[in-house]
Amino acid sequence: MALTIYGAARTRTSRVLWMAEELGLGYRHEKLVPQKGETRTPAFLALNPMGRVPAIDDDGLIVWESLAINLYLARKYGAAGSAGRPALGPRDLGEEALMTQWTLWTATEFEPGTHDVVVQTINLPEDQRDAAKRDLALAALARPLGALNVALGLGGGHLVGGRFTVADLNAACAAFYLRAVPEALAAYPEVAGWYAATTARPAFQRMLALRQAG
Ligand SMILES: N[C@@H](CCC(=O)N[C@@H](CS)C(=O)NCC(=O)O)C(=O)O
Repeated sequence: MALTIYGAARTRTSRVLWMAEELGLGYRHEKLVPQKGETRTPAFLALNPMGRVPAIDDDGLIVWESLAINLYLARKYGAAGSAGRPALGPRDLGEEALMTQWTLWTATEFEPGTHDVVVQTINLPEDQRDAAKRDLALAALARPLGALNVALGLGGGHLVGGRFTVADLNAACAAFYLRAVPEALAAYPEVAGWYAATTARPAFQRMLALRQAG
């Protein structure tokens, strides 16, 4: 197996690094930094014409879009019983449907709002942050956070199959954008407990160390 992960750890590449760490995969890490123009070179654009990271090359298969990459890695390397790895991927078609459902929900219903929050609390320079935009985004998150809270309550603290899977990992990546506003989860105890447990995982902590190392 030869897996290359493209993208600096402080980008959405962190999601893929977290998945690779969970699965115990060996990988080469090409730490391309968008701000240095490293994602707009002809060589990288040939891999991802969007010029964005993350992207992976897995034995010649090129995949981009962080959440799609994680679904692929979970299915390929985290199917139940594969090489003793944790079953982060689907065990059957029903689980696959639910993992896809939660991942598309993350991309379309959850992450747009949490991303607005991180932009207005961390990404923008302090003098350009807009508290009104942050509060609007937080208010709009009531619906997805409420739904997540119900689902986690019903699922015993997980989204699919009663165990930690790619569905939890992908959704938690979007929840990570709320880290500067921890009170955002206060009204959602199931989400708060799930987020605390998820981010305490050793693989998440290894990913954080990669982010800090730059
Ligand atoms: N939907 C994409 C978004 C990827 C994305 O926006 N990546 C940023 C870094 S977090 C990037 O490469 N930005 C550089 C650019 O847009 O030129 C995904 O989830 O992979």
